[in-house]
Amino acid sequence: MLGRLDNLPGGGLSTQARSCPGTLSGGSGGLTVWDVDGDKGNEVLFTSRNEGRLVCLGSDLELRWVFPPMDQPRLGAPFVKVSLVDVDNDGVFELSLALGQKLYVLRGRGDLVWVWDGPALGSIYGAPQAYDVDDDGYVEFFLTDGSGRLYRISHGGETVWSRNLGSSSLAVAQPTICDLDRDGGYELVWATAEGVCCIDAETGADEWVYQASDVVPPIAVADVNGDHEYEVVLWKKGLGKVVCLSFYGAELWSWEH
Ligand SMILES: [Ca+2]
Ligand SMILES: [Ca+2]
Ligand SMILES: [Ca+2]
Ligand SMILES: [Ca+2]
Repeated sequence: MLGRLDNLPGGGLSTQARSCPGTLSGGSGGLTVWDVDGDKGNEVLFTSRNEGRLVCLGSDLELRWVFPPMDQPRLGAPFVKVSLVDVDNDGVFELSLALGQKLYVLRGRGDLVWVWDGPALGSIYGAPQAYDVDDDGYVEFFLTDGSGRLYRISHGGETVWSRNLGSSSLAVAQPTICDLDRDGGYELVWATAEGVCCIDAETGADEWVYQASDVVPPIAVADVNGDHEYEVVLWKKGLGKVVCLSFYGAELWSWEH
């Protein structure tokens, strides 16, 4: 079998990647090392900036494959962010990479599974996140484009919904994906310069908005006060102010110096 999930080494794998059938980040830069083709040897994946292609080298330093193949046009944007995601729930990682306004899913031997080609208005910001938020065994992709729009994309590459992140600044933050209120359904939470937004991951509908000025993304989600509920912590630029919100968006405390 190709690079099975149950063969993951213990080191270097976050708890989140173990517990969620989601993204194992391949690094947000252009370099990924993983046994993508299941031959027991790691491959090295990187972007050829001049060529605009993803290159896969074997551990023997032999060229395994190039995406797109050399007889096809190169990709426009120079930087790719490769993530290892089991898109079809067969126990084998596929590769996902955001490039310009497109999201590609490849198999470990470099063949294209699908490409999501829009309608992103700006280049995809950061690495797309993949989680099974509706518990059907298949991941959903969440990605943000440079125009401040958030997209939910199915494991088959279809747009499920999209909406504005609501930021007038260019500091677009990627949402945190979690079951914030522990009701069994996932939420997406993120900060903009104007506050913090929480939406339903299933529908994209607003759950709550906390309005505040000068918020610096990203936020942190954790059980800060030990009450077994999540809190959302944000900070503001300038005064060094930290604010803690409840899981339903009410201000619990703030601190500044
Ligand atoms: Ca290999
Ligand atoms: Ca798979
Ligand atoms: Ca799902
Ligand atoms: Ca929830």
